[in-house]
Amino acid sequence: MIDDLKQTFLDELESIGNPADLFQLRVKYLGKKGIITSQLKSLSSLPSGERPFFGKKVNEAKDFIEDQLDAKEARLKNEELKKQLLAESIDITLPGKYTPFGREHPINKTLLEVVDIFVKMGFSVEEGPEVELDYYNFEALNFPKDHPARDMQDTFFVSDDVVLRTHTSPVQVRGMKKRKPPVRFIAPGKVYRCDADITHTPMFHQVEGLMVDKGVTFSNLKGILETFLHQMFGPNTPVRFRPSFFPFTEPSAEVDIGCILCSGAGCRVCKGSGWLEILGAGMVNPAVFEHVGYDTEEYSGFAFGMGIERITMLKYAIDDIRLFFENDIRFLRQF
Ligand code: 2U9
Repeated sequence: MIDDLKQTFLDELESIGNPADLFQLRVKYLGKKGIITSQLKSLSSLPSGERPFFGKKVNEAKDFIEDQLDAKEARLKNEELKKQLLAESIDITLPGKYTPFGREHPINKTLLEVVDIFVKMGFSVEEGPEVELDYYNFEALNFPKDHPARDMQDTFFVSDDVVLRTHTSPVQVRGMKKRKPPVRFIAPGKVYRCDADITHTPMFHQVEGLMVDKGVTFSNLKGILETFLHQMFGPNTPVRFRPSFFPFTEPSAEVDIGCILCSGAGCRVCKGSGWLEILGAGMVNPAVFEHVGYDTEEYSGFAFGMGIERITMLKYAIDDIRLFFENDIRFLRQF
């Protein structure tokens, strides 16, 4: 009879496929009012001679049923876990989602290189507004009222006396007004000119520099610029100074280096001359010192300026300036 009970239990157990039904089966057999429990309770009503044998049988059946239930519970839990893992599994062989990374812009790279070289030579860095008074952009720099650089063609006018700065020189004028000599600083930044072709954009970057003290000479200017150019383009780069003209410097010069692409032999980039124009420079015009209140008898100074786009184009043999402003990552990745 107990053996029949075990078989019935096993048949029922077989048909169960989830933990909730399994729990109900456990209650049915082993619960307070369960089949096995009531069998055990009924022992007291048996004649004392039969109790040990029957009691042993029921207890065996109880152990058997418990073991079977526990084993099935473990199996069901295991199957459940397998199903869950399968549902949550990911294909680690799939290619990852591509996140494009930006790159340091070649203009910024050159700008920082230039700044770094001058900082190492003791220059500090000065910044100023890009929307500037006509006074600081032109007047204080000794541009005559009818100078062509003030023309509508070159200058973005905000109003009659406010412009987008056409160079970073106004930063140096403001810098000089703020302090007394000696001064030695550079002014890197964006400048604006109404111009657009394959070598000009309406916005470009300049670094200008200025040094004022007692006894500053053109030799000091040559020494500083030669050192800069040798750091920037290599120690054996030839450097030459040619006379030039700027309203804010006197005397003025244009500074060339031996062509870095053909080593002076003459090529498309240097237009056969073997030289590349890199900088403008000169001794600060005393008329500028008058505007900032520096004693022209006591002090002298030099100034220089360069276009960062031009230097970057020459350095990497880039023939169209507009490539810098398209933000094509395939272009930017090459530097
Ligand atoms: C003050 C006085 C003088 C800065 C100078 C140049 C010569 C020059 C050009 C280079 C290429 C501009 O970007 S570019 O087109 N610059 O040739 N700049 S001297 O002279 C100054 C600056 C500030 C108060």
